[in-house]
Amino acid sequence: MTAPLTQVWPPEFAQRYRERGYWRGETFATVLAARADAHGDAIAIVGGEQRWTYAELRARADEAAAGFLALGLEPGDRVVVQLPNIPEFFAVVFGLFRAGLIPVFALPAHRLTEIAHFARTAEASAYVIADRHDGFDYRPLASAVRHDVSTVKHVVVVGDAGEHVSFAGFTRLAGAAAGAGSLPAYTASPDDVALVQISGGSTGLAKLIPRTHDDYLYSIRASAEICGLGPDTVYLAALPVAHNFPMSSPGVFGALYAGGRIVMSVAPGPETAFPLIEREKVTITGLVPPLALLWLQAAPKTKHDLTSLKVLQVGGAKLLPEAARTVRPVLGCTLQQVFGMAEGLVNYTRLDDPEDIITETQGRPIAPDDEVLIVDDQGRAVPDGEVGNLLTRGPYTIRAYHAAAAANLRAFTEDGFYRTGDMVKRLPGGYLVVEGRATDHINRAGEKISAEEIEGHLLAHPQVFDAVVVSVPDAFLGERSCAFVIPSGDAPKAAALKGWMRARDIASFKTPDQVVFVSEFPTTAVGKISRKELRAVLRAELLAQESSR
Ligand code: OOB
Repeated sequence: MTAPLTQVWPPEFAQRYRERGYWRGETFATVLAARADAHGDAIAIVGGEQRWTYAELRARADEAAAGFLALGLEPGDRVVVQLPNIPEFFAVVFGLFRAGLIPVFALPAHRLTEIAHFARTAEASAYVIADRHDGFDYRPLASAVRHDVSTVKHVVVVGDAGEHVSFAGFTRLAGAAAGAGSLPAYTASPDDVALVQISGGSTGLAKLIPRTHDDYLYSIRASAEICGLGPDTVYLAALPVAHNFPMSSPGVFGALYAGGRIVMSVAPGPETAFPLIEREKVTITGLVPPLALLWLQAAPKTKHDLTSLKVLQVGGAKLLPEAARTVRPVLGCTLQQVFGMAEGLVNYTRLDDPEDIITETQGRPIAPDDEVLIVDDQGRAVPDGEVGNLLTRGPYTIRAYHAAAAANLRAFTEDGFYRTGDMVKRLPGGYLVVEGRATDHINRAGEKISAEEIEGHLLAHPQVFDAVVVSVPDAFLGERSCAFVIPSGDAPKAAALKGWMRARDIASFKTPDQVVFVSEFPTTAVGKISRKELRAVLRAELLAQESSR
C-alpha cells in the first residue's frame, strides 16, 4: 500500500475559505467538462501544426484517462509527468485528472537523480515522457527510473516508444488508449490533492508540494481575474509549462479557466516566440528576467508584429527597476511583476497600477485572506518599509510538504505560516519589494538550486576534499553559482570537474558556473564556522576581489 497524498488545513480555516467563496468545490476534470460543454468549438490549444478545440481536448483527455486506467492504474496513484511544451501535455494531464490520478510535475531539464527522487518520494506508479526533446532521448532515462524505483510499473511515451516498446512497461500514449473502455464517474473530491509541484529546494533535495483542486483552482481563477483573462485571451506558454508560474499564475490553466487559448512554444527565445506572437496574435505571456532582457534586446530589430501583446509578466526572480522601465517603451505593453512560489502565495502588480508601483515592486498578494507577516530573526514584526523575513498563510498556501517531517518543522511555524525564506519590505497598499533571501540557494535565471545539494555532489568527487557553493550576482542570469573547492592532492581542472558534474545525471543548470580552487576555508578565532557563515564569507571575499579588479 502506498501512503495517500494529502494537504489539510485546520477545519476552522477550511470553513472560512469555503464560506468566503475561495474554495468553490470545483475539480479540474469538471472545469474542463464545463468549458467543453459551453464552447466546445473554440480553440483551446495550439502547438506545432495542431489546433485542438475544447471538445477535442476533452475527447483526448477522456481517451488518455481510459488508457491510464486500462494499464491498471487506480485513482489516487501518482504519475510523474515530464513533457516539453507540446499539446499532448494537456491530453495527459487532463487525462490523469479525469481518471483521478495525480500528476507530479517534473521539468524537461530534470535527469535521473531528480526524477528518481520525485518518483520514490511520491511512490509513483507511472512515468510519462516524450520520446525525444531538445536533443535528449528520455527513453533510456525512463528505463533507468523503472530499474531504480520499484513502484514505477509503467512508462507512457508520447511519440515513439521505439525499441523500448518491447520492454515490459513501455506504452505509447496513443497505444495506451487503444484498450480504452468506458470511463467511470468522476472520482476526485475538491479537497483531494490534484497535483504535485516541486519546490525550489533551499536545503538538500527538492520537496514535494501537494496542491488540492480547491486551493489551486482558487489561485488560478483569481489570477485570471487579476490579469484580465477572458475568451479573447491568447496565452503564450514560453517557459516550461510544468513550472508553477506558466502553469497557474494565471498561466495555461488560467487561460483554459477563462475559456481562452493557449499557444505552446517549444522554446522561450525571441526567434521561436516572436513568429508565434505574430501568427497567433498572442495577448499575454510570462517570462523570467533573463529572457525578458533577451526579448527587450530583440524587439526593436524584429520584423515580426508584436502589437497584439498587451501584458508581459515577469517573475521567478527579481527584475531590476531599470529593465522594468524599458518594457512599456520597447514592447508597447504593460509589465506585470509576479512574485510567487510553488508553495502558494503569489503577488502581482495590478495592470492599472501606477508605473512606479509596476516597475519598482513585486506586487501584492492575490487574496484578502493571504496573511503576510514580515518579521526579524527573533520573529518580531518589523515596521512597514523595513526589511524582514516573509511568512505567509492563506487559502492557497500549503501547510506541509509531502513526507518531509524534518523540513516541515523548519519551513512552517506552529500556527501554520510558511517561512518563504525571502527577505522583503512592505510598502503602503501591501506592495512587497523583494530585497534578498535568508536561505542558501542560488536563483539562476529563475531556476532554484540548493547550495547543499551541489556541495553533496562535489564531495563525491575523489579529488575534492571540501566544497562550498555560493551565489554570485550575474548581469544576465541574475545570479550564477560558484563552487569553492579544496582539492585533496592534485586539483582537478575546473573544466574536468564541471564535466564530471554534468555526468552525474542531474539537471544541467546545476553544474557550477564557476569553480575556484582554494587551499583552505576561513575559520574564526573559535575555530569552525557554520556552512551558512562560510558561504557568506566566501561570497563576500569573491565580490570584494571582483570589484577591486
Ligand atoms: C516561482 O516559484 P518557485 O517555487 O520556483 O520559486 C519561489 C521563489 C520565491 O520564494 C523567491 O525567492 C523567488 O522564487 N521569486 C522571486 C520572484 N518570483 C519568485 N524573487 C524576486 N522577484 C520575483 N518576482 O518562482 C514562481 C511561482 C509562481 C509565480 C511566479 C514565480
